[in-house]
Amino acid sequence: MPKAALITGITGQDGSYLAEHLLTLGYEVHGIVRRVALEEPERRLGRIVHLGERLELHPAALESYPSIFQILSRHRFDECYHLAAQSFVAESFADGFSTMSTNIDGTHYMLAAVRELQPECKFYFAGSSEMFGKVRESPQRETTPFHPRSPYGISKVAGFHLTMNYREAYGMFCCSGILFNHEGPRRGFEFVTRKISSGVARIKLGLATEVRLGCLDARRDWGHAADYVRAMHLMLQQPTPDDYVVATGEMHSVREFCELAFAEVGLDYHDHVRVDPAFQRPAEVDQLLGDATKARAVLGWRPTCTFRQLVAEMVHSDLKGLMGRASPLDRSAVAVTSL
Ligand code: NAP
Ligand code: F7E
Repeated sequence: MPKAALITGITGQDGSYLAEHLLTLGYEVHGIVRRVALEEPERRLGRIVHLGERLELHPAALESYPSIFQILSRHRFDECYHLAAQSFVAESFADGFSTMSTNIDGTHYMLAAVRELQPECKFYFAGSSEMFGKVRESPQRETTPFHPRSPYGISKVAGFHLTMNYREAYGMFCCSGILFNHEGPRRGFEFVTRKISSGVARIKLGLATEVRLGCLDARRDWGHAADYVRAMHLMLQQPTPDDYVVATGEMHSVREFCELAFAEVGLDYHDHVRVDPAFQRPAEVDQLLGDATKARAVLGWRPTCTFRQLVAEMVHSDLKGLMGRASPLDRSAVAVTSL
């Protein structure tokens, strides 16, 4: 019997890479998708449309316990990867209430439904380096205290503690991955790496002249999403549940990302990047750098994609997309052009 996995957030960047990874491993893969008024499957399911009928998709709302309960009462799962969230930090300042409600209550509903109906199902929670926020030590590891700087970060700290509490109180196999920023050609356009790579492609093709950004000096530990979903899966294959930092151990600034991305197509970022206070946040996370020693030692996980390779892959994918040479998967992702 193949193992069955349920992924919430399967239409997102990580959900799509994780679905591919689990299918490759022979899993039966199920996903939760939300019903929206405007049904445009090509666009809404753009990141997973190429997986077609190999996936079983179930409509449900993270805000509705009964809809989650129904799915878990009808299908049995060995593993549940809870990735769905309002994941954009800037948006969490604009609408902290809905971010909190989706990210905290949604996680609580998932945990409660799994406990009620399938307590033996292993559970993964998508924790974040944003939980470290105003960092108390560098690099950050599993024992570093949290100091979140946004409603998003606060919601992830709450989800992390809920997940730990279900593990400790009910003996469930619950793990949190504390993942540092991970990117790739399927990244949402609002995140800085994709904003830059898509901007570079548009400028190179004469479709735009500049990219407007907030803080160029913010520094992040950026890896590739395809590498990071392997760590999620490995966490649920261990004999005991635990929490792990997943990171590359290298830190680069937004400025460095710009420099490399523009240089990739023979341009100088100084000529095209403008600082716009509209993209600055009320409270910034200045730097994040992860120490993934535990994940390396216990899970045997290590990243394969370097920072330079990541930047180059994103820029060339966006160029191909705009020149109409992209696969349907990439094409669906170049529909939005400016954020
Ligand atoms: P993403 O591309 O923004 O995808 C988010 C997913 O959540 C989408 O499938 C989205 O569905 C779904 N979702 C959002 N609100 C929902 C709601 N109210 N009900 C049901 N589904 C909802 O995010 P990602 O980059 O793949 O990240 C996956 C998870 O890892 C998130 O929890 C994120 O916070 C966390 N994380 C990400 C990173 C990173 O660097 N990427 C780092 C640490 C942690 P729609 O398609 O319908 O919008
Ligand atoms: O910002 C700065 C911005 O929005 C990175 C999410 O996946 O990773 C992500 O959160 C940095 C920040 O990602 C712009 O202020 C400058 O310092 O790409 P981002 P994020 O906020 O780090 C964590 C780990 C998650 O868990 C989240 O879900 O870049 N920055 N100028 C800008 N950022 C954006 N978006 N746009 C700008 O114009």
